[in-house]
Amino acid sequence: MSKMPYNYFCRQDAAGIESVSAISRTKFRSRHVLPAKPLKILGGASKWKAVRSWSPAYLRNAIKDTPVALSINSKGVFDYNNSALTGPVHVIKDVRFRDAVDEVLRCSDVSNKFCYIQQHSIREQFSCLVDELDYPPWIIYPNVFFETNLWFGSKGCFSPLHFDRSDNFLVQVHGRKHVTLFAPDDNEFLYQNLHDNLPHCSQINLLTPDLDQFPLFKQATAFSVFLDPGDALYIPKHWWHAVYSLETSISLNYWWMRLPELFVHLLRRARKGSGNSAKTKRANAA
Ligand SMILES: O=C(O)CCC(=O)C(=O)O
Repeated sequence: MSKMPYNYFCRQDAAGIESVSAISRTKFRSRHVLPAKPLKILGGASKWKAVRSWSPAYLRNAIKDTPVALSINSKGVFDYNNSALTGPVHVIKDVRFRDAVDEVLRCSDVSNKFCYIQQHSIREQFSCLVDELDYPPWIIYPNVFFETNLWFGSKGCFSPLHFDRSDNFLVQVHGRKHVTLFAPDDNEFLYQNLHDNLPHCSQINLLTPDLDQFPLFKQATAFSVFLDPGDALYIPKHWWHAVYSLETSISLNYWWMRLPELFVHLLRRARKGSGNSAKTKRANAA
């Protein structure tokens, strides 16, 4: 049974974002990082090892029995805080990766179950893949990627609208995704979830926005971008984004720091006297 396609009716007015096939670090910094403007780098990662070789079968074989958390939801809506907009997200811990892959693939073919291996740190959880990583060349300080995560999910998985407090590259490795973006200027139209003290999450389910409950949403300006394998998307910090898997999908995301942030980060780390604060999870990044 095939799944319902992503329902774009909610924002048919969405504009595209700027797309280039290559960009120098200097231009990327002046035209995108400093003014905080998203950018799609078309095929920017197409030569990377992950894009050339990672498939569900490849990763199944490489990661084998390493335990992962498999998130399951009946509507495909995966929020990060155990308060799914559409029914609960069940997280099954310690699933062997190869079993999780089988489940993700099975779920791509049914309409009432969606499985997502969300935001698993490559360095912490899949160290066997560290040497296969490439790093985005568009920033000057390539060693400041403090978190690289794997996202592997079935067709129809949806990461609801939220923003992060770090700059990000979302790199598509396998399958296609669609991303909807809103600028930070639209905060007042996006109904931050202040009740649950989750200001980085919107209360709006973009797949079926309730305009009676959230009337100002109409005033927000949506941007829309499709990602094919090899494409990289720069999502500036504080930009809202929601991500939909159009097919079984594998992505990498790279959170990184600008130089002044890096100084503060290193200072804090030195003060704490500990190693890298490796437990940076969604809520902390946001
Ligand atoms: O790909 C996804 O499902 C979510 C990715 C995301 O939110 C991110 O990279 O910040």
